[in-house]
Amino acid sequence: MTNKRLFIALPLPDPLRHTICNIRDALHGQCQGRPVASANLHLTLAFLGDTPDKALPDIQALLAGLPDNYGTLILDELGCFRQQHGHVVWLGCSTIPAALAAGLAQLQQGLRALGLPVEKRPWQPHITLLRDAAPWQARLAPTLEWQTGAAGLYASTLTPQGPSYTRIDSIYP
Ligand code: 2AM
Repeated sequence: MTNKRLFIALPLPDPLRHTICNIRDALHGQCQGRPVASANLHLTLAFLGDTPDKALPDIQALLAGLPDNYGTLILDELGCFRQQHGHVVWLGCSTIPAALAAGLAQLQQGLRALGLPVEKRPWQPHITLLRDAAPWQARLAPTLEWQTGAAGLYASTLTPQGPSYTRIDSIYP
């Protein structure tokens, strides 16, 4: 039986992705670390980890029943998580809008019903910009508006050059 390392995430529209790349590059000058490739920028709703392929039809059905958007997100916070090797520096939202909270709750309920893992820690919506970086101290951040769309299902492949993400909900309908 084959497995895929799966996660469910909101993809960024290209104009916003370009703006966020500029922010990432400015932060890289201050915090160093490894910048996340433009194509890999996203906001994760759920990380499923290694999942058997036989679960894919149920996950696809769950995705099909999720909202087609999660409202408008205001990206207004730069923060960092401490990790084993340095820090993850991210752009996120200081408040979680109702549409996002409701969509996340629906997704988590569906994952639980399928016996799939659900994160127990409080959720901080974020887009990872840098890994293995120095801590980001200041809290000042630009305010960017994001009209979100539907969530996608992604497979992550770990390579020596870093992870590669492939959107698979259109490949395995
Ligand atoms: P991160 O960017 O904060 O590392 C694919 O790895 C996506 O799933 C990333 O957005 C990652 O968040 C998220 N993720 C959440 N929990 C994870 C875990 N335990 N291992 C790897 N990625 C995880």
